[in-house]
Amino acid sequence: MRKPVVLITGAGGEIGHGLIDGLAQRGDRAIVTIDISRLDDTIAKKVDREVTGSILDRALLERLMAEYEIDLIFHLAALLSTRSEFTPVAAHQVNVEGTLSLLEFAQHEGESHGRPVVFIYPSSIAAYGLPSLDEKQNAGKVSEDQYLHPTTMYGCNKLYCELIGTYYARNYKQLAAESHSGRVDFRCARFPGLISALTLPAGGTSDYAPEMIHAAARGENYGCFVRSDTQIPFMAMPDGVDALLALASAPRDGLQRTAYNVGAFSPTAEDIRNVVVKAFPGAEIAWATDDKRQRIVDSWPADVDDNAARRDWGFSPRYDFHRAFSEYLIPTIRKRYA
Ligand code: AKB
Repeated sequence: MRKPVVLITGAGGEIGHGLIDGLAQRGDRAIVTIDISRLDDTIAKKVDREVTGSILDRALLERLMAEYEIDLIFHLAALLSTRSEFTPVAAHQVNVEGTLSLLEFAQHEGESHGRPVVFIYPSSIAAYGLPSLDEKQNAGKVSEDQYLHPTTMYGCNKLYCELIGTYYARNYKQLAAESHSGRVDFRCARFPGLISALTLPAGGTSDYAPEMIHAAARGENYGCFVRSDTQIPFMAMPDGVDALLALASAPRDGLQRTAYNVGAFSPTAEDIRNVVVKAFPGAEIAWATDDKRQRIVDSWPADVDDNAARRDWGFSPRYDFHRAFSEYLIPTIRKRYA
């Protein structure tokens, strides 16, 4: 029997690094990746087949479909929020049309192999849009169905893809109930800002947190592009990767939603600066607010309610604010730049 295959799109990005490690350690599936750039050597050696190309290339997807029996997809490829504001049409193409192509691909894979393809989609707090700072302060932990009025192209793309993913999943559930062959088993984790010690973020608006830490560790000055009182939820990358793996292997019957909030800690930019300056005493971090990026983070919730994820698939982050810095970020980043 052929070994089942997992496909990871956008595999060279921040989440892809940790995810490839996690999947390679499990070793239960051959790993096939697609990214527009070559993977770096540390992860390339852990994958069975590396494809360099675009998820918008239909012929490429068709070739993969003919070659492999893919039963799990992590669709990570996306342009992040700040970058998407500069190139909204390109963002729509990659974030929406790319996702639609992948959902169709998953549906055809499911049909041809007679079993559902689990489709894991990382959404974002950018799917929210709180109307004012007052409302943000009073909202408390925001649940999945509140304030879904995104203000950015990326946020609109993420929310819409959650909805079309749910549309494909509905088809799957109906067909499964009628005992036809399964199709797309869409599952989505709505992420806060992710902070990785291993890779640098590119084009996000939550990037001020990782940029602050990496700049301090490199001994460079940093101008933080948001106000000191800015507050959004964050998560250490190992918890982000574990969340995707846990969601992928959760029994279908326990999942009462298709999109789940996940969060870990919710510091202000000042809290992050304080902990970074304590760890790197020479660090020079100034406040240099960029109005456009500030408006984006002001529209994102200060914290999220992730009780549904905890209840339905046992989400439980290992790193709170203190542990994330003292046991993961500071030691790993120190080593990286030593
Ligand atoms: C971004 O800032 O665009 C991302 C996100 C919060 O989804 N990190």
